[in-house]
Amino acid sequence: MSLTAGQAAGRFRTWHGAEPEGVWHAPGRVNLIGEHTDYNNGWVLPFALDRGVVAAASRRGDDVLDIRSLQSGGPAVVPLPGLRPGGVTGWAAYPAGVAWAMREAGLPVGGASLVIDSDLPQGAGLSSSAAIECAVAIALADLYGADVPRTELAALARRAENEMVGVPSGIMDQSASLLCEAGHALLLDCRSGQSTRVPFDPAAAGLALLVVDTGARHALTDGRYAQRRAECEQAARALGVPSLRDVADPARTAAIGDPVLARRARHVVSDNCRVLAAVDLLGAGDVAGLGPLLHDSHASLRDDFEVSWPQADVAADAAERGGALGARMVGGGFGGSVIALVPADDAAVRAAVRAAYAGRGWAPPTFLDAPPSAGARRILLILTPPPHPSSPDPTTPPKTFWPRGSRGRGRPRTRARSGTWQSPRTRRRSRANSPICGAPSTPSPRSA
Ligand code: GAF
Repeated sequence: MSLTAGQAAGRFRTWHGAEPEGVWHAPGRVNLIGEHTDYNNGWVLPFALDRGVVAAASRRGDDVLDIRSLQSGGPAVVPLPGLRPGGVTGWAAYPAGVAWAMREAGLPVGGASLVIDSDLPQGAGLSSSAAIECAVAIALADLYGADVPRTELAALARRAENEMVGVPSGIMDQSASLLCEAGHALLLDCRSGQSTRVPFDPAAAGLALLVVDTGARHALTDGRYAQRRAECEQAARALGVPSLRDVADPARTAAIGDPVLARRARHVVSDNCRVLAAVDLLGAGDVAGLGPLLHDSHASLRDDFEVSWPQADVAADAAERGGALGARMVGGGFGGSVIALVPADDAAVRAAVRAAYAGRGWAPPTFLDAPPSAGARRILLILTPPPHPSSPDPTTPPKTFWPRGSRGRGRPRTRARSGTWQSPRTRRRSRANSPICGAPSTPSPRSA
C-alpha cells in the first residue's frame, strides 16, 4: 500500500488546521471471475487489492460535508439537510451520496470534513469509485457510532452510486471493498447476499495475478453499462425467469429469439458456471486450473457480451502468448484493465504485452501486482480529541467513537456476515440454488 495514513492526516492538518479524528482505508478490487453477473443475481469472486482510497475525517457540528480530494481538487461543500439525488454532480457525488444514503436509512450521520487520497488509477476497472464510497462509509459509520453490518453498508454505498451518481451498478464492488480478507477471494451470492471466503494464494502455487492497466479509460456513466443491464433483463423475460441466475445451462439461452439477447444471456449463464468451477478448483488447490476459465471468460465478454475493447484483446492475447496461464478483461468493460494469471517470474509476460503494444504504436501499458489483500478498515486513530472549532463540543470526546477505539485498534466492530469455505463436496450438497452448468458457452478463438 503506497498510501499512508500519515500523508492523508498531514494534508488534513494543512487544510483544516487540526488533526483528523481518524483515517480509514478502503481497497479497490480485482474480480477473479464472474463479470456482469452481479446485477443478474448471480455469483462473483472478487478479491481486494493492496491499493485503494484513504479518507482522513472529522465530524463537524454544522451538518455540512467539506470534501477535498488530492486527485480531484475541491473543496466540495455539501449541506446535508435537503440533499437529494441530482443535488451534487461530479466526483463529490460519490462521498456525498454515501452520507445521503446513510441518513436515508435512518443512521445518525452528520457533517464531516473529509480529505480523500487514492493510489488507484481512475477508470481502470479496479473499482476506484466504490473504494471512495466505502472509505467514506466506514469513516462516517465509525465517527457517528452507526453500528451497521458491513453487508448493509455495502448496500448503502451501492445505493449512493445507483441513485446519487446514476450508475445502475450491482453489489460486487462495494461488497469486495468492505468484506474481503487478505489471502482470500470472496464468493458472493448476489441473490442471497451470502458471502464465503475462499482461500486464494497464487504465490503458494508459484504464480501471481498481474494487472495490466491497458491505458484505455472507461466510465460506467456513459450508458453502455446500463444498456447491457437492460438487455439482460429483456433476456430473462424472454426465457420466462425472474433473472438470468435462474438459468442453469448456457445452451438454454439459444431459445431466445433475438440473437443479441441470446448472446448476452449466454455470457451471463456461462460466467456464473465459471465462478462455481473456479471455487471448486481453488478448493482442490488447483490455482493453475483457473487459467482456461479466465481465457474462456474473456472470449465470452468479447464475443457474446461485447464489452471488451481493442487494447484488452491485444493485452490478454499477448499475455497468454508470453506464458500467462489465462488472461481476461476485468470490471464493467469498454476500457480499464486485464488480469493475467502468470508465473512468479512474469518478465516474459510483461515483455510480450509491451511488444504487442509497441507493434501497434500504442503507449506502453502499466503493470500492477495484485496480491489478495485486506478489506476496508480504520488505519489510524488520533488519540487526542480534536480541537476542531466546528466540532459539536471540542472538549467532549465522542461517546461512541472513542470507547470503540480504546477497545481495539484493528477492525471496526461491525463484522462481515461471511461464512468460511467448505470443501467442494460439502458445498455442492448445500448449494440449493446453484445451476447445473453445461459445457462452456464458446470455445474461444483468440483475437488476432
Ligand atoms: C462494474 C459494476 F460496478 C459492478 O457492479 C459489476 O457489474 C461490474 O462492473 C461487472 O462485473 O464494476
